[in-house]
This record gives sequence, C-alpha cells and structure tokens, in this order.
Amino acid sequence: MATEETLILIKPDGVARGLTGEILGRIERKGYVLADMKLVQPDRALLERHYAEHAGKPFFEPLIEFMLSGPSVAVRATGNRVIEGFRSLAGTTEPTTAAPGTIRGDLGRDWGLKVQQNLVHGSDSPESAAQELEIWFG
Ligand code: DAT
Ligand code: MG
Repeated sequence: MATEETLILIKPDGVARGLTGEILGRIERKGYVLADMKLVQPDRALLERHYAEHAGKPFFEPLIEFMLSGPSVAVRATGNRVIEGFRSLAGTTEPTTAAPGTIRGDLGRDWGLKVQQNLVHGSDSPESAAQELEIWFG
C-alpha cells in the first residue's frame, strides 16, 4: 500500500480540554508524520464545505455550531495507510461505545446528547482526504 496523506482535526473539545499534546502524541507514536499543522478558527462557510455530506441531517446545525465554538488543530498527517490507520486510532463515532485504547474510547464520553463532541476528525477515503486537505490547507 502506498504512502497516503489525511486530514486530522483536533476538534474544539479536544483543544479546550488540553488534549492536543496527548492526541498528537498518539499519532506520532503510531509512526505517522505530522507534515503540516495549524490552530484554526474556521468560519461557517469552511465548515459547510467540510461537512457537506451531512447537510440536511438533524445533527448538521448542532455540529456546525459546535465546530464554531472554538479553534481546532488541523493536521496534515502522512504514512502508510494513514487514512484507515488514523480512523482506527480515533475509534468509532460515539465516545461512550468507542473501544478502550482509542482516542474517543479513552478520552471521550457523550456529554448529554452531544455526540459531536468526539474530540477528533479523520478523513474517510483518499477522495475526502484530498478534498478536506484543500479546504483546510489550500
Ligand atoms: P465520524 O466523525 O466518525 O467520521 P460522521 O462522519 O458520520 O462520523 O459524522 C461527522 C460528525 O457528526 C461526527 O464526528 C459527530 C457528528 N455526528 C455524527 N452522527 C451524529 C448523530 N447521530 N448525532 C449527533 N452528532 C452526530
Ligand atoms: Mg466522517
């Protein structure tokens, strides 16, 4: 399998809780390279592009509002099968049931109904990685 790149976000809850170093450390210890990284306060237009696949779903607006609530850390990470590999490190979407050992499983839980506060985002395919890296890094 070829070397890939992916977009990883440490979402506002991860940054606000001081988990940036912990999460970056897990990515690095796995052996992925942090090829580019920045703290970003995204605007609504950027987020609507990023989450376009979820437009119209009931959780879309709360998700956008949450992502606007504070800065995220955007990371361009590279490595062998990093797209699939980072999603494995992150764990499944709901923190309560994400497997222990994963970022979401170890560090997250559901804060009321706020499933969106699940600490991280990772691109889910080479196509979405290319699109999302363009959105966040240009
Ligand atoms: P993932 O982030 O695991 O790729 P996704 O792409 O399906 O999950 O959804 C994007 C984000 O939207 C997710 O990280 C949290 C939020 N979300 C997804 N499903 C949700 C739901 N049923 N209720 C509330 N938020 C949800
Ligand atoms: Mg997704």
